[in-house]
Amino acid sequence: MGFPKGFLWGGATAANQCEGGYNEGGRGLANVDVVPLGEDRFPIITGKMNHLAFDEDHFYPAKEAIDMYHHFKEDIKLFGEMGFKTYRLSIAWSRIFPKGDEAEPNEAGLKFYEDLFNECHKYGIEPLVTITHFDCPIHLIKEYGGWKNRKLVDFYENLVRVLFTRYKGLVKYWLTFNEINMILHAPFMGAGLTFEDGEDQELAKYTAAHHELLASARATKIAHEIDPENQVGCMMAGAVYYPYSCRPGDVWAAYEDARDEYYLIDVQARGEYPRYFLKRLERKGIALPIEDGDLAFLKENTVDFVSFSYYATRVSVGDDNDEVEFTASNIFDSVKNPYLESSEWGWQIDPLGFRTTLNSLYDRYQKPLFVVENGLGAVDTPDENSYVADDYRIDYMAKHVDAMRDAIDIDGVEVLGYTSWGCIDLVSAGTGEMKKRYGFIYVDRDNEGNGTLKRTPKKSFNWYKQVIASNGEDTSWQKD
Ligand code: P53
Repeated sequence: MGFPKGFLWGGATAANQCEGGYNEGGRGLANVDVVPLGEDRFPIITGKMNHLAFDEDHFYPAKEAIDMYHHFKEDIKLFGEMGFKTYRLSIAWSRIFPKGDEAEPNEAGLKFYEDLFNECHKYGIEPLVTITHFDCPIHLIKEYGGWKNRKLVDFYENLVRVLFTRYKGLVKYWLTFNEINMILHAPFMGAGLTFEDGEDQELAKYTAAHHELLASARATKIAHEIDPENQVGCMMAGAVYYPYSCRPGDVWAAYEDARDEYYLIDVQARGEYPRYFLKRLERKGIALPIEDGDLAFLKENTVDFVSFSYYATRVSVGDDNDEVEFTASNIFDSVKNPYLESSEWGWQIDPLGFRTTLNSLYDRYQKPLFVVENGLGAVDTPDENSYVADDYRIDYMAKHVDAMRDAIDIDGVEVLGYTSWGCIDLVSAGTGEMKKRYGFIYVDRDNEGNGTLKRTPKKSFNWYKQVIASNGEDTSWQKD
């Protein structure tokens, strides 16, 4: 009963948000490096402002991040102490192919991840590798127009062949693209897309997304060929949409909003563009760059499991309803849900919505799910020993783990594992802040890059250790 035996408990990070070492080991630059902290971040990540190089006027948090490039042994040791069964991390594409279009990979980059994977296995931790977590080498953007260009599918193939071959036996769980639906909301950060004045942005996004879908299917095929043990997943920024009210217009809006996000996963998990999506493109006069064989190829190479991030549910409102208020929320438009409390960043906290999301994804895809991100971004105030009593985070996570247990135990949803987001404090993707922390481990570093980088377990560290040791049964805790 409860969580299945062998459930993969762990934590998740992304290269650009934790590694730093942006110019070490022959690494090239990527879109994610040049997104600054501050008010220009949002226009840049959403493609409203083109920004492809460092300048003097901005601070770039990814350059050093929490310097995991030099601290990974210490960090993985702490993950081992918590009893992690898995650690989700991403490969920085530009460490392996600094420009993206080289014929031969960069050995220093390959070696870095090999050492990291070996370190994981020392503690019995199974790596779960995101092949691209938002990053695209700058050279591919400048020279080819990024994912708008079909050549990127070949460059990605070169990358995955190298990874699957080199890490055979070390890694068996792979995710092709982090939050593939982010391309629709934050096209520069999510996929390195930049736009010319007057360019048809929808056409560009759907074109680039088609190329990513092809690349994902190729990766799936090659992964299985190189090692039948490999398990490949897609990854979406998940969460159900609630209708603001039972007014039919609100219900319809929620239905439509959800399908906008699902269409990519429909292709990756079911192998076909859904008809509602093709109809919509037809009405908009957008033609996808589908070549002979593409559709059959997508159909033949669907993923083994469906992974997703879950932070907050969203609320949709029909065009005929003007009584509502928008919430800060994240990159996804949402109106405020009057029944929920929000995090300090306006993300609405909804454990039951997590159970609903797990069920709706499982109903739709009938494939095992993997929760690869979940957690609370909050301001932590350390005491004089750098210790943080993060009761608010434990409270959030305990309720979410309980909701996931209900989905598994009561509803019968198949879930392979759970990796909480930012298991060690790292840079926020949405805002570039260090202040927005998710970790079980506090890292002494502030928004402007000051601090010793010292790592200190928080109160939630021991709580999560207890959760893992009891295979998710014991989520109890006491307020200090
Ligand atoms: P942060 C929103 C905005 C940007 C990325 O977000 C997002 C989301 C939420 O869905 O997606 C994931 O750091 C992403 C991570 C990111 C995490 O959410 O803005 O995969 O890279 O850090 C949390 O609080």
